[in-house]
Amino acid sequence: MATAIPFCNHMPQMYLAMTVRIELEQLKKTVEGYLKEIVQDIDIPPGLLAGLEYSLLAGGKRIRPILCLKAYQLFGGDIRPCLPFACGIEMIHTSSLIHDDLPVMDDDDYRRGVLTNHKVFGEANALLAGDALLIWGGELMVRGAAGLACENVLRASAEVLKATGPIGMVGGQYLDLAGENKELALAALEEIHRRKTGQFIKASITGGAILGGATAAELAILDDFGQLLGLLFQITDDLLDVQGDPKLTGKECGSDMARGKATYPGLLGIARSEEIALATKEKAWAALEPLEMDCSFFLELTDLIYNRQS
Ligand code: GRG
Repeated sequence: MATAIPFCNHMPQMYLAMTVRIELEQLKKTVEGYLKEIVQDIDIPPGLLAGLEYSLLAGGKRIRPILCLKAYQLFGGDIRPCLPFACGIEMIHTSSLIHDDLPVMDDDDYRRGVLTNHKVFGEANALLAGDALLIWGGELMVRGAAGLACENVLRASAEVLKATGPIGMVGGQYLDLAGENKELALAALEEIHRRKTGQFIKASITGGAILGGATAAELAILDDFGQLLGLLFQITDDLLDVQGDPKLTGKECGSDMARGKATYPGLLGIARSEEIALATKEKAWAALEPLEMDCSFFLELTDLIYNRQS
């Protein structure tokens, strides 16, 4: 759906959309190039390496590392020093997908257009591949890189680790599993989404901004924006599970419903969920307004997430 992006009148919207799509593709290639580099010549038992490489290099949108790189760029310029940190984020994300797909969790057969990790390598090896990516991703983040201030590296790492641990993603996954086949109130569903998905998306943005040297006031704005973008991302994820095309999403659709998961369309219906997604997109746009810098990439990306098919 075409909706006008606010306060970015200096660039015609179609041109902006095209520019952002091209940039997303370039950044995806940059992230994937670095991920391929770090799994080369590394002293890891070959079977374990094959398993983690399988999921890490299987594709995916790479949205979290891209958000991190672009938030860094707002304050820090050249993205190269931020690349290891951003790829650490992608490794943690991939680890959570491997664990999420296990029979003991969501029991899914396809992810990123290929068989899930445990279907190919077995459950024990999938568990270890997830563990390996989780810890290795953390190592990559805290190691930092030339050009980054140590204090910022520690603060940004704490931000991402907090968002993915028991307060954030792991806590959200716990509530998600505990809520299966129960009638949850909207507030409970929002809490699951905020912890499971929202905090990580938000921390990818604020983590990058911290590394770039954002002030407390700038971080507060990005924090608000990130929370709304995270909510939008999960509402659209819920909608895609109902009406997405598996060829585009790379996973089976309808699995939330089959497992009795609490979702926006399950609780409120498709039409109301779409209205909330639109309102959330507009709130996310408004949240960025006080930031006195060129946010056109983030504005357009919000629109792309709102309209996403994968
Ligand atoms: C191992 C850190 C760790 C956590 C264990 C399993 C678990 C706890 C958490 C699962 C959290 C989870 C899978 C949340 C879903 C978030 C979500 C919307 C995933 C899909 O993300 P996309 O669309 O996927 O960015 P791609 O494939 O494009 O990267």
